[in-house]
Amino acid sequence: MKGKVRSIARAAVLGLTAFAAAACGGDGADRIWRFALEETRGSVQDTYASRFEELIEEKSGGEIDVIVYPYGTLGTSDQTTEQLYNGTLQFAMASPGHLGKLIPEVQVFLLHFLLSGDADIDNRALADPDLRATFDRLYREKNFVLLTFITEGDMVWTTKSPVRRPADFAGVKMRVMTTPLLLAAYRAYGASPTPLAYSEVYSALQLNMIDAQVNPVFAIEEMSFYEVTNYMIFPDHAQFVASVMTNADFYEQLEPGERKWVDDAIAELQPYILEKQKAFSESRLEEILEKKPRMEVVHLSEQERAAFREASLPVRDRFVRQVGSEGEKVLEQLLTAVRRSRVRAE
Ligand code: 6CS
Repeated sequence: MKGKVRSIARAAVLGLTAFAAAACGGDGADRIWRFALEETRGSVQDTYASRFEELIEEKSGGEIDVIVYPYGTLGTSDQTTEQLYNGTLQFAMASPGHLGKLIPEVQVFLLHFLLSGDADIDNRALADPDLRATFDRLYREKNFVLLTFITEGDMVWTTKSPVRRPADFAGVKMRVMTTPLLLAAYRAYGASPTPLAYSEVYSALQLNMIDAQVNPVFAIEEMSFYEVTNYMIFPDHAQFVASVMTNADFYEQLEPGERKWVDDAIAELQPYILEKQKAFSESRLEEILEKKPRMEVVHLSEQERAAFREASLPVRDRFVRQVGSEGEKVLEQLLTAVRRSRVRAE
């Protein structure tokens, strides 16, 4: 790689400098809204935030300058979530794989074989009014407003040796995001899960400190994880879900017209990002295979998936035990939302 991880560290320094400079105002705009990503330039989150920037600048007639901070420029996911909480940032992306430490109920999106695997069905389910009402309240309790959930593509395992059955995971050090439920999720398959920040995954794979990781295709390409693994395994077990959040005090203090700019931009972005994400999943896989033709792509059969599904089911009980009655409620609501959304698709 190249210096992707190194460039993330360097970007963190540059980002802080840019942050200070931007405090003086940019592009002649009256106000600055800062938007932090958990991903680098060219990612799904960057595509989302860059379009958000265009929309807000257009709607506000240039009154608002939106500045997008890619991953690393302001720190890790945990740090940008904290900056959003403090109001240093106005907008941030947050993945359940990290945010689950603060809002344990979002870990429901980390449970395997729960979403349908069809991006249209899953996106409709994520917008389910009952589910959203519960999450709106839970995010508010942490001084955030949940603007929307988006999907970023199927989660794909990249491994050094083939994994077709849970037994193949024995002894495999699997990098997971930092939230506790992911430990249970991969222990259920017999793997040894290792939580790490996103920026550390490449070098950990390179140095054999870990043997595998899981992320959507665009991220595997963009973070060059394919360079240091041999197999891309599609278990069709989970989607990457991210939340788009704003600081609740900031949002409340907006004039009604300004709040409408935000709400309208979020609504316009929903179909936009879904199409972009689907296109990325295809084009980035092609790019990976062009750059590394010997990368082995494995789609698990229905029978193989069934073994993983069965092994994953006790993790749902564990989620409910860990998270309590609100956890049970969101699990029920998500299952119902997916069911309803499937019926609508038929
Ligand atoms: O694996 C991670 O930690 C990260 N993966 C993606 C695709 N987005 C953000 C997240 O932090």
